[in-house]
Amino acid sequence: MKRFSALLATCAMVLGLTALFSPQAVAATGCRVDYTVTSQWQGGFQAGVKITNLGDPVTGWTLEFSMPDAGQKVVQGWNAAWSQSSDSTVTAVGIDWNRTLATGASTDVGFVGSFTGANPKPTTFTLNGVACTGSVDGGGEESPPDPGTPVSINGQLHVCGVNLCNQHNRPIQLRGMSTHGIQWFGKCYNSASLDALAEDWKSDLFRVAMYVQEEGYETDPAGFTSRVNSLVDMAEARGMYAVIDFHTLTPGDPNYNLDRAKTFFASVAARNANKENVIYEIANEPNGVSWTAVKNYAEQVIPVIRAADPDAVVIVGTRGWSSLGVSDGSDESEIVNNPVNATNIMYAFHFYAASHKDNYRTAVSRAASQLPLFVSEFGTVSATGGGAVDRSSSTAWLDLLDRLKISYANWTYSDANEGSAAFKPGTCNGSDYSSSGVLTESGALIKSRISTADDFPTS
Ligand code: IDC
Repeated sequence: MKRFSALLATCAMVLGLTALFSPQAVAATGCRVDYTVTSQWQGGFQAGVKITNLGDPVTGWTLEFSMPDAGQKVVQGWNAAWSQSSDSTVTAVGIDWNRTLATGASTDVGFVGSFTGANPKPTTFTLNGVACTGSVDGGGEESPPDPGTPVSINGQLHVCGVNLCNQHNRPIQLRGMSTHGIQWFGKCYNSASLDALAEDWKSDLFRVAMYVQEEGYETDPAGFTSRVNSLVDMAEARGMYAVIDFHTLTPGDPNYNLDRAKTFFASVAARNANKENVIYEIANEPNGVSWTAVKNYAEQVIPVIRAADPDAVVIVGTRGWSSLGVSDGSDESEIVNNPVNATNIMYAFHFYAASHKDNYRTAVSRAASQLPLFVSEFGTVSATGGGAVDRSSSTAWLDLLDRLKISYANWTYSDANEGSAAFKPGTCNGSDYSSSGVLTESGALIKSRISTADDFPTS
């Protein structure tokens, strides 16, 4: 009897030890946080925080982080119960509908904050006490992008002959969307809309149109520079390329903004040099100016970018609102005969389908065998940005670009009250960017083209 209970005791001990060391007994933990300043103004800002649970499912969560600057305060938050202690510690607790997070599930929360001095981003976060060591937007260490995104497959791009090539030196076409002016439509660019762009639209790229005039960059260089950088980060976090568009328009001579361009590009190129997802577009649409003047501008701005970020692709605007000169009665031969003295560059071609038709398509077909082209902006409507969608011209254009493997970005991923906008007016006041009900005719047409599978070469 005694021996029997001793045996039982030994068994119990073995079982106990097994339970203690069994991997199932230890809950898997881990998380990732993407913190984005979605807009910023004098003394205030709005931040979007995307929380992804990388561990076992949780049925309640607490996010904690420290504000890096003593003057930063949470004013009002959403999608969580927010609080800030007397020091800098901020806490957000999951609420009814998002307190359960399955493995791999995400939730978007956010807040409006105030600040007095600088407004640096917090860099370390915990979820239920566990450090979130996934990629932290704006933090020191970058984690690799998700497998299978446009950026993870294609990596650092470069120009090869007349094509855009990926890291395997194979030609690719990127298809995506342009913002409207970020000075006017900033509210349209947030975690939810960028998630929809990456996941539902399956967009490869996101063009950030930073106007220089019209209440843009010239009014607040530091603010616009940081806004552009955070949009680059949001694209990167979702595996999309970002085109940084120095959106000159009026006046049409880019040399008017030469000093601003040098300052801006020195800053964004240094800050984003180590990223693989950045493409620089140095002048949106030169107009009323000769090709020689545009070329001179390019040859002063490109070295500034190269000094900080030597390997990024640069897009150069062309004469006549980036029409390769066609809208000014010229054509691509002025560029072919007198190209910009730089390597790894492409030339912009822009069109609006209801205004620019066969003669422009002929010019593009001809130019495409001689110049690397990038359609960094186009609309399905007239050149005013409004009017009706020209479905047949838009389709002819997109078929041509697909055939020539020319990358494109559509004007605009916004809810502007004009035919070129992809979303109905008011969409950006809500959080639904995915359902078909929020799309305009242009948005539905373009989404159906962009969201088809890519065929990026993987070797
Ligand atoms: C348009 C916008 C419109 C805005 C106008 C002036 O759609 O809401 O009022 O700019 O800023 C371009 C330009 C692009 C234009 C667009 C449509 O690059 O800034 O946007 N367009 O007119 N080139 C050809 C057309």
